[in-house]
Amino acid sequence: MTGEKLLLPVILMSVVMSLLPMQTSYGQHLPEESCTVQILVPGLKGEPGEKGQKGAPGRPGRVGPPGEIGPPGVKGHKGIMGRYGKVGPSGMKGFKGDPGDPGPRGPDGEPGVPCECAPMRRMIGEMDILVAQLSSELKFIKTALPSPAAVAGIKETDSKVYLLVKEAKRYTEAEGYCQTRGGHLVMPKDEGANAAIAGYITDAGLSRVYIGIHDLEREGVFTYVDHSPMTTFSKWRKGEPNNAYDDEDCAEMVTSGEWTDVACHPTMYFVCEFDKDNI
Ligand SMILES: [Ca+2]
Ligand SMILES: [Ca+2]
Repeated sequence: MTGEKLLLPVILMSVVMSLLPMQTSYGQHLPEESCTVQILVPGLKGEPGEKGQKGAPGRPGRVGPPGEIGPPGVKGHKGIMGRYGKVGPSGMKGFKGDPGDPGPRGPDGEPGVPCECAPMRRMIGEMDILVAQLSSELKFIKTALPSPAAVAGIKETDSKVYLLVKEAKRYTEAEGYCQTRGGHLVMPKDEGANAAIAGYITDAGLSRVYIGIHDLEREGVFTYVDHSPMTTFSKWRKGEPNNAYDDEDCAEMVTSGEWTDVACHPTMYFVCEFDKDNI
């Protein structure tokens, strides 16, 4: 079979070679020759050749399929410590610490501006007086005042403090009440004071009050409750004092400011007076 495959190309080559001269001499007048065909017959099979040398290694084969998982190996040694991790978030605020030691003393300040001391001293002196007055009045209020419901009013002039007491008492009880607080029943000793007291009574809504005048020690001879005599001033209503029923040894003031001698045992509202010098 191998010999037949080699034979056919050899025959074709011979035919081609015999035709080539005609093609290359195209256009020239050459004597025509008849086309010859040589038939080659294969020879006898030769003796086997000597064994050739070993060829070059072939190309690597294709990658085979993955193998099965092998049995577990022996546990290895512990590795070295890894790198430090990233910084974590901030923690909660801690407790307040103890105060530190005081710092060093600072430098001296610049000198101040000289003040006008005389007016300042005068002002301070006036304030001292005012504070003293307020202190004494506060002391009076704390010690002299009855329960608030019994106070119909507190009035004051330059020298007196008047306490209108809306708590009905007999004459001697009313005077005792005023004395306990450092004063007396009110003793009007001039027209101005009398008119002021009458105004206080009217303003407080009282119609009549005991005043510190009586003739308890000697009938018909009226004196102030502090035993001072009535010399230059009196404000008796017309027809008074009349010692009615032979039983009127005390005195009251009505809203007009006029006086009337009355009995001492009925209970009535009253007015105390206090000297500011004694407060
Ligand atoms: Ca009398
Ligand atoms: Ca009378």
